[in-house]
Amino acid sequence: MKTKPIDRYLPVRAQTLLLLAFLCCLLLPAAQTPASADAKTAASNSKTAAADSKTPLQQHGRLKVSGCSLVNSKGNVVQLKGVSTHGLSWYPQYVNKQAFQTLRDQWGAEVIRLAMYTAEYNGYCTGSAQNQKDLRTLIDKAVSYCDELGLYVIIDWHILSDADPNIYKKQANAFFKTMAKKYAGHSNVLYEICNEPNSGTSWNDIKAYAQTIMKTIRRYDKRAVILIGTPSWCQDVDAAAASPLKGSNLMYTFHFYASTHTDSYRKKLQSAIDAGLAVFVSEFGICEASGSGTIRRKEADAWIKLLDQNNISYVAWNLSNKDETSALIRNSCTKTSGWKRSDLSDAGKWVYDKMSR
Ligand code: IDC
Repeated sequence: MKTKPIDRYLPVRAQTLLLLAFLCCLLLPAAQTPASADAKTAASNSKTAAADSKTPLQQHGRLKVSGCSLVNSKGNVVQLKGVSTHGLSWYPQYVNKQAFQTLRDQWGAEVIRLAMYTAEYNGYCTGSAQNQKDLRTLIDKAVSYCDELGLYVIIDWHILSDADPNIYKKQANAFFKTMAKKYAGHSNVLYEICNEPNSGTSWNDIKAYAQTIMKTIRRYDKRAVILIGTPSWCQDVDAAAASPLKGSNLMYTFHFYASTHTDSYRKKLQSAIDAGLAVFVSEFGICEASGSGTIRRKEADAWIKLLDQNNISYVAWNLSNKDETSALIRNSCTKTSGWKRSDLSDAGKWVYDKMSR
């Protein structure tokens, strides 16, 4: 019987195939291990990416205050980290969506603080009516970028040379009425009603001011977190701890500049926390209190350790390229978003490293 060529070749092919299959079995485990490990990593990465792809607002929802902690909509403690603008009138160019997106995606920022000076040059209470309007428009833009990016946003009535918030209480009341009416439905907005009372302004003075402003805010916005400044440039949290205000979702601010404020201030903060005060560090620098001078990294690290241990939120001063140590962007860099590491100042690099951990 004449065998068809195919019959002759089949066994040879089968042998080859068997040999190949055998070799594959030998080689496969070795070849597969890294491949499947990669697949696993990819899967867990995509899990992380899925978690990470949630915006801070999607992760936490509406914030509230429970005991001495800031908590999310599920009641879990939240420590927000973020960056403060410089004076809105002076550095409005950093209020843009790409800047906020860079801060969110690359730095890990969850909150942006809008510092609106009240008394300095072109402050809300010292500039023209047009300037006031421009500032409100800028805040509106900033809030809408934060809405789009799912970032929390602090509207900061930045008193400073007007040491006592009662000086511009009328204006503050009108301002917060407008803000609360406008942003009541925005679950990402926090109000900071007086940056840093100073020069002898007492806790009682601040309380009287806060009671009026809080009443106005609560008429329109029942739930937003309200941050209240404390005496001596937000260092005397002990005064607030001894006599807190009545109301819900209130926090008290503590500020530090690591080269000026060291151990004794950390003790002061810790005692206020231990006394049950809800504290929010709405501004800090790692240089001197002037906003410039030298950086003290060891002190700065000690501060962050304390804040981390107590889950205290913190916001770094300031988003600008001003020629001062606290500016986070290098003076020579004119980019207003998408900064590379080399575009950051020494303080900027430090803040970036801490926040993006
Ligand atoms: C500083 C700015 C500086 C500006 C000055 C205005 O860094 O460029 O000229 O304000 O008076 C604060 C204040 C904050 C200060 C900052 C640094 O809240 O407005 O910014 N600081 O001095 N408290 C402690 C330090």
